[in-house]
Amino acid sequence: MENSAKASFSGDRFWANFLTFSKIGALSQGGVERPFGSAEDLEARKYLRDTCQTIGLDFQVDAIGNLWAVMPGSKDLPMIAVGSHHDSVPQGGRFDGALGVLAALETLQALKEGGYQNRHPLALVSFTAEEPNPFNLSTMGSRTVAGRLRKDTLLLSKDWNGRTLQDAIRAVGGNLEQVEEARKNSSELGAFLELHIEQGKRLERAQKPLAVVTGICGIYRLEVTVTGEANHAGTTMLTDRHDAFLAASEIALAFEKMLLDQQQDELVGTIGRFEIFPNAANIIPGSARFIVEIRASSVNIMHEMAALFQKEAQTISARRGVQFQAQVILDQAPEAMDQFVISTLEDVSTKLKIPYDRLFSMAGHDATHMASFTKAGMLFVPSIDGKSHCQDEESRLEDIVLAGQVMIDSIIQLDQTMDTNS
Ligand code: HGY
Ligand code: MN
Ligand code: MN
Repeated sequence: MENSAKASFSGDRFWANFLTFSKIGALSQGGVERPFGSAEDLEARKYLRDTCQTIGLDFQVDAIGNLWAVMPGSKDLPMIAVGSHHDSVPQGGRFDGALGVLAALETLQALKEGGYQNRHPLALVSFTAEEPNPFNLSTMGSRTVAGRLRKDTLLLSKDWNGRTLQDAIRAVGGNLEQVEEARKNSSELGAFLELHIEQGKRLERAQKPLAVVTGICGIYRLEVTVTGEANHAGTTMLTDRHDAFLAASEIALAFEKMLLDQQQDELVGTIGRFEIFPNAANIIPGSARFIVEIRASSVNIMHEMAALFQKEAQTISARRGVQFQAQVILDQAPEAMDQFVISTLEDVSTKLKIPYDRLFSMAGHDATHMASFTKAGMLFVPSIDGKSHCQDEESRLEDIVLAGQVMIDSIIQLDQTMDTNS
């Protein structure tokens, strides 16, 4: 068949696969829970392996547990990869990550059936542990591929129960002793594309079925411990207390005010994980441990906010007679998507007469790390009512089919225009 052969994204086949995949870790209110290293993670990996092998893709698991399913190319050229992640947040939705992986599967299957003769090897990739996890290493798989997480850090990593990361990685088919082999450079991986839900309301408001992503926000996380004094909840006078929960609460409200005072759309912050100890009704909390997250489109503002937070938290802690300690667990700069990939996605959308928006992502993605060493780009489809990281997450199949077709045609265009001198 000619190289101009048409490959069509099948909404029916994608949806059938998606519904089957959504049963893995399914929750009662329509969402899923597939945390890294869980039985559901293993089941999702098995499903992807079996499905990829059935359609004749060469399936491999790298040393950090990323899944790669390759369709060889006719030339000795860098690979073009398409994919996302299959893990989920606790009580998450069906679409975050899984959409991109299953759309990649449909894309490769459609190209194969369409008889497309690809010059570059094409690959589906599903990255390990994109979401936050007990090892405090989100986007673990893509960061490792980009060389941003090193063997010594990974080998030392343990979860809050003392389980080693090596143990968890071995269980998903990887091995940290060989983790350097998972790293790729631009001569091995020439481009990366990710289809994802928007996770916000901007596309719905703009009434557009598609967005080409221009860049991805920076994310900064601190693990904070506030240490006060545990004591009897009845006999300790209010004025004699050093309540770690109340100190942490005042710190949290000061954090919100500090961010609101900036009056910037592309600056947000969240305390989404919070624990108090010993967590009993009749004991004044002795300590609190929580994760403070800041996201911004500007690395300077992100760092300014982080410094201001620490200053204000220290002031509050000193006044309340508690100790404040903070450890940086993530300091990830914003990243622009590749201009050549952006132009390709826009050109293809225009040729297909699909209206699109341009969006900067305030959600984090594996593409941010791919962009550090290769040409990376992303497409977003609308999230109904802007809901994500919750069980109500929904997107429309008709929008996914349009985005899927843009993905297929963009891969063809990249395959034909990249490395044309080779
Ligand atoms: O946290 C994020 O933005 C992503 O969904 N992991
Ligand atoms: Mn997510
Ligand atoms: Mn995601």
